[in-house]
Amino acid sequence: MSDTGTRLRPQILPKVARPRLHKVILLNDDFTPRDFVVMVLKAEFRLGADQARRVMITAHQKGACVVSVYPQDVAETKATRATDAGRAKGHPLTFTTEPEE
Ligand code: NFA
Repeated sequence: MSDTGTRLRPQILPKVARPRLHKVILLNDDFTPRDFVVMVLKAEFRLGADQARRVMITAHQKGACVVSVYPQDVAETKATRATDAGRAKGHPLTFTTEPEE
């Protein structure tokens, strides 16, 4: 059988760019109850109780805190769902996304 030349040669494997991840960022506000923020972080981002409280407190003290990183579509969907969960209860709770450096 002839050599088809399809054997992968490690020296010339093309480098494939990994899609950039996007950060989901929790923004502080003066109104949303702390326990509600923690509840949303646990439900939507699957954070444990301790990590959810740390993220909430960091946003409360510094104005914002990175929650987690995901592919762009996942980050945007989670940020929208989490923001909508606050709106549904009349809270101004807001999550944004931005590309990782
Ligand atoms: N700052 C809010 C309060 O004191 C709590 C909060 C934390 C809201 C993080 C939004 C984000 N009730």
